[in-house]
Amino acid sequence: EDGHELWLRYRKAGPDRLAEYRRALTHVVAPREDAAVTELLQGLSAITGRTVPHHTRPRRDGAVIIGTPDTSPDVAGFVDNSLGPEGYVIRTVDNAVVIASQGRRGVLYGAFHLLRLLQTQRHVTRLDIRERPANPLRLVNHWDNLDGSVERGYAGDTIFDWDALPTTGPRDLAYARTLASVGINGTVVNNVNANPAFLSTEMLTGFVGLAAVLREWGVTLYLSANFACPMVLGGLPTADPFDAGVQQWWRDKAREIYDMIPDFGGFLVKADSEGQPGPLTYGRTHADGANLLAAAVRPYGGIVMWRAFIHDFDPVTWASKSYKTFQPLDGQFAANVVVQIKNGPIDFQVREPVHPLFGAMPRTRTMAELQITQEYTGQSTHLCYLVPQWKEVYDFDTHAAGPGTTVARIVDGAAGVMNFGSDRNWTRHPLAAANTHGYGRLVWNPALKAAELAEEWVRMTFGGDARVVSTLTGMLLGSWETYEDYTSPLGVGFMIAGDHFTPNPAGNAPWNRADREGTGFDRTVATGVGYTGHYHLPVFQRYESLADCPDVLLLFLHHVPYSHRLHSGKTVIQHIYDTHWDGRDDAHRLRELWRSLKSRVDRSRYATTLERFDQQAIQATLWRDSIVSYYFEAGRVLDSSRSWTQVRLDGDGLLLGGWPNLLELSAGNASPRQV
Ligand code: BDP
Repeated sequence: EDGHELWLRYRKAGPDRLAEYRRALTHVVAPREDAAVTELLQGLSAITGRTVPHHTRPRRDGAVIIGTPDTSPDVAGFVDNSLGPEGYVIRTVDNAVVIASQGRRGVLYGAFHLLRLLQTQRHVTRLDIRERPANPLRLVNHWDNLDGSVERGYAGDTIFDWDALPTTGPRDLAYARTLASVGINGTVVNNVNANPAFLSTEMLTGFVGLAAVLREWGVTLYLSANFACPMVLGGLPTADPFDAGVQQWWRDKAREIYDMIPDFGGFLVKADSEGQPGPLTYGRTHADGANLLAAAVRPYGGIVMWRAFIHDFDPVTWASKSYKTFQPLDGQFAANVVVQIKNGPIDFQVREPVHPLFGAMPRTRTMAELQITQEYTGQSTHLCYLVPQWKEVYDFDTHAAGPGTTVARIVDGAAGVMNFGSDRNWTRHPLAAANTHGYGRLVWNPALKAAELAEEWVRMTFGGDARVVSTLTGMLLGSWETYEDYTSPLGVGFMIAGDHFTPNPAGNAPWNRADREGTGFDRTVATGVGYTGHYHLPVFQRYESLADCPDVLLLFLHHVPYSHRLHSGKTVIQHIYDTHWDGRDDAHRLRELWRSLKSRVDRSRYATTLERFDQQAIQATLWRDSIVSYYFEAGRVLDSSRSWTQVRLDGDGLLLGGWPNLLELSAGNASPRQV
């Protein structure tokens, strides 16, 4: 197996289920063949090991009757208005299975749901399922460039063949199916650092072909737009949102797009951020900029996703900049603008507090931006299953309208920065696809548990062997914490080099402020930069107070002496030492656990994955040694849990630290000196 099929492998059912599935699912009934029918025919035939045909009427027991009330009178009685176009029911009725929805998308999602039940070895004799998505906007964002490269992509080049479009290929089809299988209904295919050429007539002509494939699988095409397009493409002297010529240019562009792609979703914009052009150049606000594009796409039902990720590369202001810029604009955005907010206030660190803008813009539509591609979380080398992190984001209670105002209740949806690349297995690290799957499933229903999603992915990807299921599910669930343990303690973040992969704690020293006395960034109102004041009252109090601040965020919010005691009872410095030693050992244990599955996983995926774990183990040791020595050098506090610690000094000295002695071996001085 080369991993290309991801979680849509459809292998023949095991002996304990085969007879049941063969009896219950004999033919697919639908007025005509579409994506849902094709998928069911392929999946059911493979899983039952028999050709499952398509008919327009039920022939015998075991019919799988699918459709919408418009297309199929058989399903009319099962659908009510509250289901919506994407919701569906799956019900066993008189020895048949009915999959019904108000809309085509719902039928497709229902078909994938049935296949998922079979792939996870469930019984299907008495089905009574009703589902509808929690959010309408369930997107992925590709940061793919015109030259084929992928910004922060770790699995090769772009999956899209821009030059071949409008001609599409098998990979485009496989991609669209994969998104649909987990309920993703939109994709932005180009980088937010957007080349204006993506909106050229030539490129748009190509996108007609891609949009057609996506449409078949219920996926809407969106594009990232460069704010300066009217100048670069249109030759105008300005991109000022208040300029009539600029407004006309965007209206004309929208008409051109919708003439070609009538169901085009709209634009994603990164403006006035990290060098991208935007409305501030003209003395206008982010709302003015967003509303300009929103007015152009409104007649066609399009939306504008306007990113809130802005900062000045200034560590002191970074965490607050986005909040301070966007919060005052609440109420000024057009109804078809959605402000897209990263999960945290900095930039996809392994641990950050939830972005304070969630719950701060009650009159604005918002969506969460999550990062599936593991930019700061081990790229495609380290195992880091992010669903538990995303769960914390969704479950976070902002208290915006009293207790229970969770992020899940506030947002209209999410955008996941995608981890797919041109590698045959899409994600390079075979286990990284669990994040892609988990993202889609969680955004459909944020109430799903990380453990359910991890197990589901394992079963679909590796089959039902009990040892594989329990071992791998456990490995996934603990992997985020393990990565955090050996990389970034207590929310401090940014201990990383410019490649966002290699440890470099010293390079970010001013940011993290580890000095002789202590460490952490004081972001309190009382004595720090005032960041904690962006949160609603109970959250503000908890974060502001040193006593109440959650341990995991302590160094993000407070500067404390190394001797400060955590809720766990440990001192901060001892926690840092212990988590790095333990985390590194856990990384090595992950490799051993994977090795224990050798005889139970196909040879090729086993080997590819083992190679990842070998690398992770080496890297984890490097991380441990870098961080432990960094803090030891800064604070000179001995590690009381270990008999010795080895620390490199600047230059070529070496410190051997071990209670009660600390010896310094400096270069050129053979005899150790006690310090
Ligand atoms: C950071 C990435 C950078 C992106 C930027 C963004 O390092 O490549 O362009 O975010 O989200 O995470 O715009």
